Amino acid sequence: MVTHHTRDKDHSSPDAADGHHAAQSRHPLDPLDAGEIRQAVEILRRERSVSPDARFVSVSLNEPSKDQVAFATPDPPAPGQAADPGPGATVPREAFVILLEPRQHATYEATVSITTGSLLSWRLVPDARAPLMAAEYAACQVVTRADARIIAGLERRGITDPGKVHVEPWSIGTFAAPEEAGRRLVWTLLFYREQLDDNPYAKPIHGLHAVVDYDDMTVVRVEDLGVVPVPPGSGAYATSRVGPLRDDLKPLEIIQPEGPSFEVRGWEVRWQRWRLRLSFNAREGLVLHTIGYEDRGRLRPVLWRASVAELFIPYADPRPFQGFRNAFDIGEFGIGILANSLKLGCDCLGEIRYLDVELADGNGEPYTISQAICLHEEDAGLLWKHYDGNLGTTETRRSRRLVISFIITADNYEYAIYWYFYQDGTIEFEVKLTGIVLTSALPPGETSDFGTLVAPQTLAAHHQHFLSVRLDMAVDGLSNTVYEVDTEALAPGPSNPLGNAFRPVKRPLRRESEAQRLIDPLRGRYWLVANPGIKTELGHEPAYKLVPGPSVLAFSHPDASANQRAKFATKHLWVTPYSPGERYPAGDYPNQHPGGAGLPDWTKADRPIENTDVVLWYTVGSHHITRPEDWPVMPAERAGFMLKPAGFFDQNPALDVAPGSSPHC
Ligand SMILES: [Cu+2]
Repeated sequence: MVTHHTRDKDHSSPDAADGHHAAQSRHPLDPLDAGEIRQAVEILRRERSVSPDARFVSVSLNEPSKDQVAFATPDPPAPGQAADPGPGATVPREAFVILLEPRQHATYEATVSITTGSLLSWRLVPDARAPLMAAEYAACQVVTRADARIIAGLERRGITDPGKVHVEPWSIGTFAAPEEAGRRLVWTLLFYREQLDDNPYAKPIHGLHAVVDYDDMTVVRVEDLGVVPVPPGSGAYATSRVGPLRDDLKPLEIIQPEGPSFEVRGWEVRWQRWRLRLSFNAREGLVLHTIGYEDRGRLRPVLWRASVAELFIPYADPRPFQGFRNAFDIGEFGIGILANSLKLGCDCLGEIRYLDVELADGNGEPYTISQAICLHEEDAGLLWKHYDGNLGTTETRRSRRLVISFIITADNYEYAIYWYFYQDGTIEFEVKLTGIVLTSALPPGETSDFGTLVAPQTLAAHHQHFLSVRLDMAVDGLSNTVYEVDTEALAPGPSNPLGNAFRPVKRPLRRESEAQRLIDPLRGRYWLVANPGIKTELGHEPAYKLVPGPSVLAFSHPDASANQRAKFATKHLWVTPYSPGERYPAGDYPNQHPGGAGLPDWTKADRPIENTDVVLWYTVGSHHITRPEDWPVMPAERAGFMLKPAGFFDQNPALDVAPGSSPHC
């Protein structure tokens, strides 16, 4: 499963080189491998009369409960000794399966014990519309291109070869016509790809849309809103089309002659003082588990589980059909299935370790996305420094960070998701947004308030991206309290005679209703996740603070359908008490859901959240007022946040980092 890469060699052989994975039993949090996926599907087919038309939406690990998993992984055995099976070795392996029966228009959930070969549960999910699957995407393109009404509409626009039409199915949300109620639908955007290596979004075919029933795979209706000429540009960006290329960059090589400083054992990662586990699933993609920091020989938990749990993209353009545009890339599609196979020296640079991931296709057959997860180290600039002017001495340390990343392509757009671990105990989340902005055509000479002209007759609509990052915290244990900390100035008076005084004011968020919060940069607002049951030697509650990044909220009206369905994006922070079924902030089945599921629903109970096992849901927003410079392919935009120790350690935990090996240091 682990593939190793050096700068110039591509060993794609599985991890025989590591020697330990194959010999080890599976850890309870390891994702299902191909064999387990196959077994789970076989058991389900045996126990239930799954129809030949059934489509497997996902087959993933049914994660064990927290009490079944130890935070630390036992050390590997010394030579000659038997491996310690560890507390997780006897945890049964279970699969969670989502199955679509398109003839019945029904979505089922099953849990299967791979260990005992039995079906544990099976239920019809009432009113659920299963997410949109990769195989369906391809089928939708075929039926749309073949539809006589579409062919006629294309001809009205001078397009005679439907084979050159790129069909993009979009989730329809709540915009189905009343007579289409109950069906599992998509609507399409069409683009004309005159040459094969043209930018697929350069020639939007305006005003021609199919509504397609994904279950039956039939075109339900075709709307033609009138002809707007196809824009003239090609939007080409491939190397072969943009020359001459710059030739004035000298080589920059990252050389780690002794290999990287991290260790990967199966799905466990160790780097510096950090210990964590990884997994991957169809819906969330990369998941981080049991993140701990080894402090003077003791592994101190920080996070139980971290992942991106929803990704919502609303668009600004109100014109007919354009106003339908919004997507829930995780709940309606799944970002695991959209993961790229990463290429050495392109997506990551240096001494790389890749992890392959195994998922189930629509038939329940396992398949591999090779090199889906990338691990590498980066120089991260200055860690700390001081020049002592009296002694004339300098102590400088460079910062190194461990980068764990994956990249998805969601139609036009790329999201590159990075988790950074630093030597001073900081964890950083960053998303880089790149790819191609979504276009529509404008009549010659026209502009729009709702987008930017990026090429002649080509409008890139303004839009936003909201990532809900689910942080199941465990700061020195599971019982945590979240405080909001604002900095306040004191009024001038006897206790503030010079008017200079300011102080942080810490307020516990006691119930869910108090824990739906916004950022406030002018108060220096942050949120502290503390363990109130413990005191450090200095007398602090050990804590990590969530340092928000610059962010926005959705601009769509509170009553707008998109807003109703993505309530999570109306706040930057939500805190809930941990509940194993609460995984997705816009609900389990956002596809065509009318709204209100997930966070707004759960938090109606207004549960207490003090000194308990808490989950933080932080909304990372990227507000995209499009620029001509975003065309034809967009330079990466960044957004994110940090988790920084704040009273977790008694001093700078990176004091013991050694100076660099440069003779000048
Ligand atoms: Cu954008």
